[in-house]
Order: sequence, then structure tokens, then C-alpha cells
Amino acid sequence: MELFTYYRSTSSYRVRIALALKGLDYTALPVNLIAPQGGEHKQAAYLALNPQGRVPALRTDEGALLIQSPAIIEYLEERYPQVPLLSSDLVTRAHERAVAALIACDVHPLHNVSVLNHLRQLGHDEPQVLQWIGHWISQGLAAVEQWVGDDGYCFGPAPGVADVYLMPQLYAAERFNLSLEAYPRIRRVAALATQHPAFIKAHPANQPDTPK
Ligand SMILES: N[C@@H](CCC(=O)N[C@@H](CS)C(=O)NCC(=O)O)C(=O)O
Repeated sequence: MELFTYYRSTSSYRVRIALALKGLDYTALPVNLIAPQGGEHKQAAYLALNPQGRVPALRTDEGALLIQSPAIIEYLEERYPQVPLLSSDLVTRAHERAVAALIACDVHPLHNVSVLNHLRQLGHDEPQVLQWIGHWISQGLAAVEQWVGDDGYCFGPAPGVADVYLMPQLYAAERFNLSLEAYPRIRRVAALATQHPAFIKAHPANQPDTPK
């Protein structure tokens, strides 16, 4: 498989964690979102693959090109079920998917690069942009804190899809200097995941395009 990825992209990071948890090999094809001559994701070569001009995109072993991290992660779950990322219990699966949707639909899109640039174009200064980011991330994490379980990862002893979405969101929170003090359950999950080899492998600090 080939993954079009950017080291700091939280959507790419989700897919990297899912691949690593499942022990799947892939070639990383970095797409520089902040190249000085203009982001590579907006150039014709990449737009021909993904007309939305965003990362990640995954080329499967069979040559299909997939976009949108939730669709890619579901594909991986169905195609490579050996290490499941969803519980066998239907209600727990719904809880896990709720965390994924909360982050992917209600938090991350509000602090995506293009959304922040649009705020700047509308005249908002950096403190206002940071306040916007902090508002939405904090609101989302406060809800996740109430939703996850009392021990282990988000929903039990093994990492699953909720953790796949949560850890990149925490990376974004850290990037924007947001405190996790108010979220003890989330901090417990983070303490476990930061020691897990799959999460370490997928981390933005450990990618081929990470600035040295
Ligand atoms: N819903 C998409 C979001 C993808 C997305 O927004 N990716 C960001 C990086 S995390 C991106 O490519 N941003 C470029 C831009 O907004 O111009 C997914 O989950 O794959």
C-alpha cells in the first residue's frame, strides 16, 4: 500500500496509527502542505488523484485510490480484520464510532488549515484564531472525557478506533498549547498510547518527512 501523508496532518496520523496497529506495511508518499512554492496538495499531480486536495489518500495493494480517513480506516478494518479496531459488542462499537465522529466531524474540521486561513482572510488576527481553535478542541475533549471508560484505553484494555482518532487530536491540542489538565481519563489513555509501539511509529515526530 501507498499512503499520501503529511507528517503533521492529524487525518494522516489516524490512518498511520490504524496501519501500525494492524501491522500493515506501506510506503509513505509525503505531500508537503506548506511547500514554499504552494502546497503540493493543491498541485495538479495530486489533485488528479484526490480532487479534494487533502491528505490522506491510500493506494491499496490492488491499486484502488481511497480518500477520507474515516473511509480508509473502515476499509482497513474490513479488509484486514485480523487485529480488530472495533469491539465485538455492538453498543461499545457505537461508543467507539461516536468518539471517532465527534473528533472527525465536530472538532478537526474547525481547525483545519484551510478553515484557519479563511478566518485570517476574513480579518481575524492570530489571537482570535487561537481562541477559535481552543474553543472547539476544548469543547470536543470535554465531551470525550465524559464518554470514555474508567480504565485502559478509551474502551478497554486494547487500543481501538476511538484511540486512533483521539491521539492525533491530542497532538493538535498540544501544538496549540492547550492544557489537558481537566481531562484525567484522556490523560490516562494518552499515557498508555504514548508507550505503544504502533502509536510511536505513527507519531508526527517519526515520519520520513518530519523536519530534522
Ligand atoms: N475529512 C478528511 C479531512 C482531511 C483533511 O482536512 N486533511 C488536512 C490535513 S489534516 C488537509 O489536507 N488540509 C489541507 C487544506 O486544508 O488545504 C479526512 O478525514 O481525511
